Amino acid sequence: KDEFESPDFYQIDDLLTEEHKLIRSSIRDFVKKEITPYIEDWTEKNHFPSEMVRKFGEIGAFGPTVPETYGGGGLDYISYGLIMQEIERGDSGMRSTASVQGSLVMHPIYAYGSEEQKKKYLPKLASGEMLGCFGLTEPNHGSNPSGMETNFKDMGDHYLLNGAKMWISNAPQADIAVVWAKNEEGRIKGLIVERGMEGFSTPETHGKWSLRASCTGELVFSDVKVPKENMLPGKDGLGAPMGCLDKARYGIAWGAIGAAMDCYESARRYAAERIQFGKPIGSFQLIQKKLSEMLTEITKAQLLNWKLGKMMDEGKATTAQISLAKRNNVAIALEIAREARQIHGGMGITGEYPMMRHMMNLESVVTYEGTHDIHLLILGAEITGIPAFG
Ligand code: TGC
Ligand code: FAD
Repeated sequence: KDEFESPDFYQIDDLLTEEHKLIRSSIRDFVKKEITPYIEDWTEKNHFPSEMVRKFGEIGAFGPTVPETYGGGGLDYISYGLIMQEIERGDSGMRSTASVQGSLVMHPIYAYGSEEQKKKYLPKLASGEMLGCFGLTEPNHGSNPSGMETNFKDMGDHYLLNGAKMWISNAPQADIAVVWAKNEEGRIKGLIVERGMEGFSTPETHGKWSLRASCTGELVFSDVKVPKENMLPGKDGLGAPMGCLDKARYGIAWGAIGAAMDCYESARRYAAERIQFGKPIGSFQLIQKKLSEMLTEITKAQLLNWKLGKMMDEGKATTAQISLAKRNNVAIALEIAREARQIHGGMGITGEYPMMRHMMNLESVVTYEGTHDIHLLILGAEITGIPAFG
């Protein structure tokens, strides 16, 4: 029996198959052994544990929905969600490493790549022999990626790539980068850029107070010669990177409630143990209110995720539905981290408990993959038919 039980107030486990529960349990055991004992130290030291890349490959955390023929897990979207939930219960930065590799690097190669590209990269990415990153955001273009300046020219036998990407998860350690750039007609295309190509560098971003166990950097392209066979032939336009973001945002909707569950569980235990005014603090109404609201929000988010997962499996989930889940679940996770921190009083600010780390991490999660407000606007456009972005 698992030592940690995720809250299951609405018997949502009844909606899971035996395989789902087995997958959740094995990832939970992995997190307990390989992440939880070390994560506060990695965070404090701002250390990316590169050995985790191989380990994630071994447990099938990379590309779980990619077919087995290419090294993926061939699993459904509920399994993928449960894997993200359990890893992020350990740490959002660790989940970032896994979701970038699976949804933002393996997915575009699988969905838009040539057969040669799939065979060359997917098995190595799935096993963790290779680490990838995804370059969309630029110094001058975050929420509005369609304005990107990174560009390439057709030189006959190769493309010449110039520009820069910023805030790229995994970049300093990545072997390959899936890079979105404009051609001479201004059309967005995906290129696979490999470490070692002349003129390509990946300087690390320092000074982050969030996702400190995940490495972040820039991608700088100065006249990089990219072989023509490295272009993703299957799709172009902004819809190509945005299609990858749909998968990653879905994983984040599950991941965020993993972080929320960890905070809730810590607060529930602390409220039972901590005595003030001669009673456990859990006997006071204000503490019960906080715990009740946390459980309510986690339960609503679990139901949202399960239904969204089913729609993902059927290929029916829309971008706006995914936005609603990503936006809601990250926001409630952040609120739960803050409330759980309060329940721990002064102890809550130390690394002995996980809330401050989750809270700091979630400040990135609420910003990347579309900010909280951008997802609100995606929903607003869906409701009214009138985009309010620009
Ligand atoms: P808009 O006019 O709405 O759309 C332009 C074209 O793109 C298509 N499209 C999509 N296609 C598929 N899936 C989606 N989700 C799509 N969203 C848009 C759309 O149909 C249209 O296609 P076409 O063929 O008609 O041209 O675009 P806009 O310029 O008004 O901008 C709006 C938009 C969508 C870009 C904005 O709403 C947005 O989402 N901004 C956020 C950018 C973002 O999320 N960046 C994330 C970077 S990656 C990252 O953060 C990784 S963190 C990873 C980690 O560590 O876990
Ligand atoms: P901006 O777009 O400048 O937004 C600033 C503020 O303005 C926000 O509050 C935003 O909501 C608001 N705003 C913007 N436009 C509007 C509007 N039309 N109406 C109302 N408000 C608006 N990107 C990648 O490509 N790959 C990665 O792997 C990656 N990893 C990341 C890792 C970390 C740790 C972080 C912090 C970011 C990462 N990103 C990555 C970038 C991330 O996607 C962007 O930070 C995000 O999309 C927001 O862009 P920005 O930071 O430029 O903010």
